[in-house]
Amino acid sequence: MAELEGLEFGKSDFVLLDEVTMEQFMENLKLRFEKGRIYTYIGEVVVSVNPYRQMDIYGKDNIEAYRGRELYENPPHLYAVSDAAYKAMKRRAKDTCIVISGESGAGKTEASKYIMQYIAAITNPSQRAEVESVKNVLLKSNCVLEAFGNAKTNRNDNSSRFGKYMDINFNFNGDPTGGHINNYLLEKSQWCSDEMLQSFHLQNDPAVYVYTKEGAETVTSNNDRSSHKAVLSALEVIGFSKEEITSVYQILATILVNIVGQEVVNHISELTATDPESVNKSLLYRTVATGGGEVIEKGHTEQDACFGRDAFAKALYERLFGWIVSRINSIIEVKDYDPVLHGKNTVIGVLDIYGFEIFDNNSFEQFCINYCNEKLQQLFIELILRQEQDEYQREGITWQHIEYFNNQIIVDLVEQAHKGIISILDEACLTVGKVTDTVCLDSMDTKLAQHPHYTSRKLSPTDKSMDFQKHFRIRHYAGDVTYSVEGFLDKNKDLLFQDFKRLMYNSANPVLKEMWPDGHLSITEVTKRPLTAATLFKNSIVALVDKLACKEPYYVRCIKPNEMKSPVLFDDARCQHQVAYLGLLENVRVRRAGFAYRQLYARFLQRYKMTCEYTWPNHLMASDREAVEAIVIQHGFQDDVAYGQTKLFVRTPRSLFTLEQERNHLIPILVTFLQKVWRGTL
Ligand code: AD9
Ligand code: MG
Repeated sequence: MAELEGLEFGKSDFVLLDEVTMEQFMENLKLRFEKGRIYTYIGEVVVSVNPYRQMDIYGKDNIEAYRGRELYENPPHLYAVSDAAYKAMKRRAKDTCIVISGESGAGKTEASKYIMQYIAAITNPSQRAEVESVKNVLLKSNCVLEAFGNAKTNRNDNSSRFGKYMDINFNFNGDPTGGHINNYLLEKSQWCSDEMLQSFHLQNDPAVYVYTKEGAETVTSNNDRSSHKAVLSALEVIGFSKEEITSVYQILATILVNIVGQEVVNHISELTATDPESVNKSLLYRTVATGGGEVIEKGHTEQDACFGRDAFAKALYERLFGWIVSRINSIIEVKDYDPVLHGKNTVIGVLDIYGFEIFDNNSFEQFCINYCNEKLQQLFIELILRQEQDEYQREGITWQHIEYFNNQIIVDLVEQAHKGIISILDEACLTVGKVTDTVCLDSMDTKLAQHPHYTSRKLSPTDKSMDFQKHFRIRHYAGDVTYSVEGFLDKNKDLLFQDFKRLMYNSANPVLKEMWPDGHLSITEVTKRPLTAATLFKNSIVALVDKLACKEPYYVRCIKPNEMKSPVLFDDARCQHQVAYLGLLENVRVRRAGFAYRQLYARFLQRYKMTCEYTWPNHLMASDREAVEAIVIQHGFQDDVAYGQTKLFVRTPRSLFTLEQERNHLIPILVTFLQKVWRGTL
């Protein structure tokens, strides 16, 4: 529970609401936003509203104020949870993670940067050079990933088009020793557009490759020039070689040339160090194996050629991004760590991942993103409940059952073997012959007709908000989402002709070759059933959840106040939606179902001893626990508490309120008193 700042700023913890209703929640959120209080707790969860303006709350003084302190000792802040995660890691040798979620533009990436900066600021007090260099590389990796993985969209000028999970490793001193990055679902289709040109600071100009080759001078503005320089210098600091950096820019240029669609065979061949004849062939023909095992070359139709070219550009980009991530990983991975010598290697993970998405038109990407959010929500509830349960057991307090919505049924709807939507999609993708999106929808309708969280126009014929043969709807924990099945199969198949892979594998540029290890396969060897995009995504999310599940979690829930990027506008309807999608009311309920507040006896005493005659200035009782009992009894809330082994548990927040008010009232009196004692004027 956070320090009470005075009620004019609203309640600093949503568990303090009189009643857990949407109205009260929203009223408090809005009041705090308007008063410039962008952070509010739900227990240990930080709810953050994007201020869309520079806040003076991230400076050195602020870092010092939060360093080593408990959550409730300061106003709510990202620094407080960062510190809690860090303390748990350092004092209790726990692996922890900070999960940041929210919709596009809600402030996730900014939050993750502040968290990293805080951790960097409080570690390595002795300024050891090797630790400083690790920290520097970790921070710089952000800059590089943003340069290649972010784009301007209509929702966010600097939108991350990928989910990112970063582990930071620490030694027994609590200093960073390295890290590891995982990236999820890069949105390459939205990427390959004019926005990309801007983001890479390259011009939409056929001569682009010449410039990029000669030191990447094709910048369009001073701003671009300086950010381009920053990316180059970050790549160098991280440890990319000159050749690697050149290759990166050559590949970018290739992608652009492709997209622009010029007469460019020679340019491509030069940029990719392949021979022009092969480039030409890959663009116009594909190699296919006939039923009889014969290998023939088949000319593309114009449509096929365009499809192939676009798929190639996207794949180039995806592999480039993947290669950059793995290259960074190989540089930042912890090497030569000896647990005997260095103690337990502990980890803080930071997850910056897209939140629940509902648009006017929801497609395959939203389906994947929303599935990911179902999984994370499931983990969230599970971990919060488990955390509570564990603590009650440790402290010897009777566990009370908490009612909550278990979204396993929705998770199963998507991922269950054979019966789940992903399985049905995969089956359709692997079926030989012409299977269309509509056929696939039919198959889902047949298999999922009875599922309480699935419907479509065919299954609900009177529901005109869906079209026949086009829409299906999932009742997610956060609300109903109608998906358009158009394009699902193509996006799931994610086809790239083997000819392009082979072309790249045969490149004389070692960096490029390294990105296409599967290019050596001949057409008859190519696996018949490659994993589909949905299955690959599912596997990566399952692995992510496993990773998070064994860590102590901390949460940051980001909310975007309006669509105009305005610092003064609080769009009630939009905010309320997000509060619902993030399951925040449920969160408050779970938190309040048991004990809203708990604190170590000694800490509790330290904070409130002034409010009781038996404990001020020091108590004479046999234990701190008894002294705490005296305070509780004096304030009359003995029916509202339970005494654990080391901690006091308080059921309703109101009891704390009384104490905090008393304390706030007493502090100025005490200060005056002490000043008088000190001056000898008493
Ligand atoms: V996306 O899913 O990657 O499209 P994010 O990551 O949630 O999205 P981001 O962190 O990029 O959003 O924030 C969007 C913009 O809001 C930033 O570029 C800032 O201009 C602004 N922002 C966000 N958080 C803060 C903050 N704490 N202080 C000031 C902020 N500005
Ligand atoms: Mg982002």
